[in-house]
Amino acid sequence: RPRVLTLGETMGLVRAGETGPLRAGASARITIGGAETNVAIGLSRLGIGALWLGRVGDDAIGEAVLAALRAEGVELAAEVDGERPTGLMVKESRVPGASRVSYYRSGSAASAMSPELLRPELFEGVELLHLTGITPALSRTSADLVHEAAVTAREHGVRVSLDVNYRSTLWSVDEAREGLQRLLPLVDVLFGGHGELFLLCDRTDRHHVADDSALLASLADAGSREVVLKRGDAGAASHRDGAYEEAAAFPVEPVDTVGAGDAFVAGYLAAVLESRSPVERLRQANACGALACLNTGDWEGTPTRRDLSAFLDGADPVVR
Ligand code: ADP
Ligand code: KDG
Repeated sequence: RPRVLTLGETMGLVRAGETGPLRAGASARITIGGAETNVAIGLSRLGIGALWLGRVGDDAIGEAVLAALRAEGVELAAEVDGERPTGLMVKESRVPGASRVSYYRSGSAASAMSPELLRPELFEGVELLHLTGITPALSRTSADLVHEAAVTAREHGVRVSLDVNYRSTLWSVDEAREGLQRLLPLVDVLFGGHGELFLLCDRTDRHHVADDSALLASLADAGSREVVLKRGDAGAASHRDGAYEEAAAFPVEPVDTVGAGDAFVAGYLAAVLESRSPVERLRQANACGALACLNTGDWEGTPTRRDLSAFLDGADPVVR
């Protein structure tokens, strides 16, 4: 049985094969990506069963999404839409070291997700529901789905985690604040970058957050919520039960940092389910995030339990 339930949009991902302006005839690779399924794959690779609720179109990209998730051992509760297409993103690197992502997702099959997708059986045996701030930005009905899923989880005694994942192409900062503040009282574990967590603070609170420790404390709901700050190459910090902890990043030479946050979240949530200490949670998450930076894919570099142990043990990369 899956221990984690997640829901959201997963798209086809067309990645240009060469650096420079995208032009006709350029090579590309087709894969898939979506913040929530990136986390589900990360969990599955760490040995934690995950179930994904979503919608795809009745098309080749939709089939590729489902096949890739199946191959990664993610359980599926996916609906196929006969009318709307699966969304798509195009990732290009116009100058070395920088990626640009364009979305082709408005009116997608996933944007038509609604609370009708929810069935009580989905929560059976589940310990955690993982959500992101992307889904409520897709459409009114997707926002309702996210809210209702969180309410249902709470009713079933299932913990709720939320990664802010602010996407400026989907909604404005003010819309995001309003949409996510409505969800916040239902969230037990909150993840975000500095700007994303700051976005959630009330205008009055914002003057009081002198440093990261104060920022996390202001969102901790008097200690009942665990708040986790992702700091890129500076690692991460957390606030849990009134205590603030920090952990440095693992030094790596990043190839592409997109998806590092999702691998980080998978590593962190796995440690939460294993009831590990606050510092161990951050360390495992940082290791997963660092490993994900070593691969150009959004989820391909997220580690298996074996890769993670080898990395943390500092094993010689060459085995003979
Ligand atoms: P997001 O992908 O959500 O924007 P970050 O860029 O903060 O999030 O990355 C998430 C985590 O991945 C970081 O907290 C860190 O653990 C790891 N990470 C990201 N970039 C690097 C890097 N350059 N070197 C080492 N670890 C990194
Ligand atoms: O977190 C990585 C995601 O950005 C990516 O896989 C696609 O879900 C995605 C999004 O909406 O940006």
